Amino acid sequence: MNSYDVIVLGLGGMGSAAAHHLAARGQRVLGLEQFGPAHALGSSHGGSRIIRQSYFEDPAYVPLLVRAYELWEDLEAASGADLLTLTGGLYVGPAESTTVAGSLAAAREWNLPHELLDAETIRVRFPTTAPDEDVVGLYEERAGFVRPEASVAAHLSVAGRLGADLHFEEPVLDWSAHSGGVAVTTARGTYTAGTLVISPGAWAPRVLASLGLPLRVERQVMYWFQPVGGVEPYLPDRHPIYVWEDRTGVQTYGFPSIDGPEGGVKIAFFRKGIDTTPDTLDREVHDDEITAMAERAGRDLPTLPGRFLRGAACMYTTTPDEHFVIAPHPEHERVVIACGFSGHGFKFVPVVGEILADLATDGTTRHPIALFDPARSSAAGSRT
Ligand code: PYC
Repeated sequence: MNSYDVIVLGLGGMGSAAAHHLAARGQRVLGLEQFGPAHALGSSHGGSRIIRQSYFEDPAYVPLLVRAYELWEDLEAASGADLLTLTGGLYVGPAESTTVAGSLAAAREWNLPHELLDAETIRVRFPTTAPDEDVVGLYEERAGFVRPEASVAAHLSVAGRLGADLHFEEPVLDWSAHSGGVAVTTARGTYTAGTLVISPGAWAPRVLASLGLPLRVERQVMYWFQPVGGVEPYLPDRHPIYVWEDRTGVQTYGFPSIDGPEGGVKIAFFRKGIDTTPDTLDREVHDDEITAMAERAGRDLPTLPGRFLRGAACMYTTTPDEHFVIAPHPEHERVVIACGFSGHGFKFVPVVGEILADLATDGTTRHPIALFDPARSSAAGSRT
């Protein structure tokens, strides 16, 4: 078949979810992906992503998070996969830091259950941690992690079951849109549809070049260490996910041990990336990076950097204000775009899928997406 209701370009986190939600609405869907299913070459790998509700980036995300939690549970039920684990979430830093003050503002605005902890209470409740005397923490129970590769695989599997045609190893060479629909050309042929959803991840600067969006693709590294004394104190029934901001504003984030006794514990810097492109991404993790990560990890969680096990590079696609871009294409009414997830998008994957399905089928959505308008001053590009 070469003619569809909707074509989804890119089947990573957001595209796989869009394909699922569109197929669930009875749309004839074609999904096109340049690599294999649930691959590790973009921004949806590394075994875990944080999910949290007291959202320091902006309280406007909270209604989307509430819906995302519902949809994560629906996806687990539909796929039979274990995707979402709640461990509690701890956000540590100076009281006035973005991490703590921002989380508190969101919790208060949306009346989210939370506790404010002083340094001594953090140390006692979470014995792996060693906060300085003058920092505080916000703790919320409804936080944890989701599994990115399994989530993409689950969305693809349910989409396929619902009738979506999913093509892998089929890069898109060109696309065009006119008032009656869209056409997409790959090495295997040209496909037509009423609507196109473009969810290209780190390939957005290339695929959406004509919009001139001010997107930066950043190299980010994830690290796994085997803690001194083993992973026991880091197990998910006793260790929260965390975001930890130091006095200079540098944030780290981390997870409980989720990969068994020898799998170590994952930690990373949040946003200390250098500019890259998908073609030039340095996938090697270097000694000086490991040293810097171990030094910072050891300051906050003294037993964590026992032995370095492994590292992995991935990419963030970041907007200047670190808010997403989700909207009808500014120049083509038959095209919907989703990009610029700025390193904090994965937790939203199922609700973004729902929004993209809304925009593709109805041209509008009940979800609040004004923050993601590509025409906002900090995301508006220079068109070519
Ligand atoms: O969304 O919490 C998050 C997060 C932390 C680091 C990267 N993403």
